[in-house]
Amino acid sequence: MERSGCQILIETLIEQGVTTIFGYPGGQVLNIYDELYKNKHRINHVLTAHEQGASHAADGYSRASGEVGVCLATSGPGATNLITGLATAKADSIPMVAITGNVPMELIGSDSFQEVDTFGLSITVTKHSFRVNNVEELADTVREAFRLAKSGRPGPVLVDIPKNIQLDKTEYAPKGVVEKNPDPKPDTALLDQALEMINECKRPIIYCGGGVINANASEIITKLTEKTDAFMVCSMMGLTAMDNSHPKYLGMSGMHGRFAATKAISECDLVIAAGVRFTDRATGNRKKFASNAKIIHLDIDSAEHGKNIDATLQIPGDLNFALCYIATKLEPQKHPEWEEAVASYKNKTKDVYAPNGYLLPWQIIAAVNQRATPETNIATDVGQHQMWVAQYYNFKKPRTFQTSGGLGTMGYGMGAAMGAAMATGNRTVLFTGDGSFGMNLNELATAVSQNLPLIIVILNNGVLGMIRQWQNIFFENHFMSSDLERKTDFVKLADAFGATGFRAANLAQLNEALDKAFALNCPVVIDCLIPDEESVFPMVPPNGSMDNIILK
Ligand SMILES: Cc1ncc(C[n+]2csc(CCOP(=O)(O)OP(=O)(O)O)c2C)c(N)n1
Ligand SMILES: [Mg+2]
Repeated sequence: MERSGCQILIETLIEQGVTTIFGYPGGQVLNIYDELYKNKHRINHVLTAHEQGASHAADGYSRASGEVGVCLATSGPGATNLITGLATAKADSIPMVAITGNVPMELIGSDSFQEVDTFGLSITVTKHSFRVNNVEELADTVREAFRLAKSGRPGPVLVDIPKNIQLDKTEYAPKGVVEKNPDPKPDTALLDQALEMINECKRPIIYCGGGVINANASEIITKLTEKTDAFMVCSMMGLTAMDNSHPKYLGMSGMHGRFAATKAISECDLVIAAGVRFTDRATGNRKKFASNAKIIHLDIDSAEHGKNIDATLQIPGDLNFALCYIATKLEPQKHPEWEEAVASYKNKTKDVYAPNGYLLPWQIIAAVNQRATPETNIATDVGQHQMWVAQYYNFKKPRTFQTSGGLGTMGYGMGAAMGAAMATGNRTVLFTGDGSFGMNLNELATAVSQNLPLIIVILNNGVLGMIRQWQNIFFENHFMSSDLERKTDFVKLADAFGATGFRAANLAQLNEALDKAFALNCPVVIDCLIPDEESVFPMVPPNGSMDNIILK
């Protein structure tokens, strides 16, 4: 039977296993929305407050579930509003498919209403972009978008569909869910070399990134850590790879990493790096990164090899295969001297974060942590609050942390938290800053309309804290445009949006608010007042190394 492009699009999405999409209507997607209307019971469309929110929601949905997140927007401003979300997902290798409508092909290039070159705009911030040129290729293009999004190193893919293609008709034959391409197997000769290096080392570190989460390789990397008697250090993207209370877990290293993690990298003699790209925020001065160590770099994307760090041994290919191979063949190691050395690094910073009478960031994170379950999703925006969460939150399970690592997108949090809550049905806590929340608080409306079990904890310092911190340390306290000087009342704001709001200026108020919030199953905003002069430490200044670390 002949079907229109719109019908084929919806059928193909359903065929690919999509149950939820996030989007916003407009002139060039109205026919698609009409099909969504007719298929309401087969596919759930979540109307966000802004297309950027839809893109971050698809991203958060994907991070929490491992599925491909899907968003939909109209041409022109709808499409441009998706760009930040696509760039955010690209930077963190998140599989997503974004669908945009465009003006009819006969109008393309005529400066018509709401016409932008979506393909051209998106191509550098996606893994790939398609413009569909005829209805016959529509279904296979959408399938190809899903295949690309999830194959190899995952990423976002955009499909731009001009309006005439949406209306044109052709035959549609359903197909099954497209499988991702099989991951290339790593060369076992290289893995044998890795085994040799592990057997020879005395002070091993496993350095774990987002690639481990994407490969669902948490269990095997935990096993390898134990067998190697290594310590595990993570990039921010890898923080949920291992139960954070594991004795071998040291947490995040780098610019705002934990002291013991950064110190251990600088003192180790072997780094087994898995699914990391050695970004500057993680390595500091690349010439001094792990300067006493050999590095084994495992990654699905061979473009990462030698991009930022010249590893001693570069092993492209399937991470799971590589980790299993090494973990199976390796005889269990013991490194008591290394154990002792790392224990002394841990002790060094024990008293750095002593309470001083205010409500302090770490107390807020600990109070949430106490009430959360291992399944609770934790999302953040970007700034000091994000670093504090990365430093202090005790993650238990992979995929429970949604944060913008590579792009550092303020305004990411609300969308991501909504997506994670919808994907899992689990309680989700968003830690945000007063600046970041100002960029995406419109999505509180969506959280209310969907009645999501979402607790929004604002670490309200009255400032763009991370900017202020840099101005304090590097710009002689020239606090230019970092003091927000706003009078926003977040409790009233929550009320205005139909959510519940609490304010906490001390620990007793915080505990009371959190108890109430965790007893509710709807959006709650908790405005936590913290001092503006709190800084994130440790800090390795940009391009610095362990020699330059600032502890307080
Ligand atoms: C979209 C965007 N614009 C600007 C920045 C630069 N930036 C990074 S952190 C930050 C301040 C964040 O302030 P807030 O959300 O209040 O968090 P805090 O640091 O105070 O915890 C800014 C402006 C950014 N990361 N993203
Ligand atoms: Mg702030």
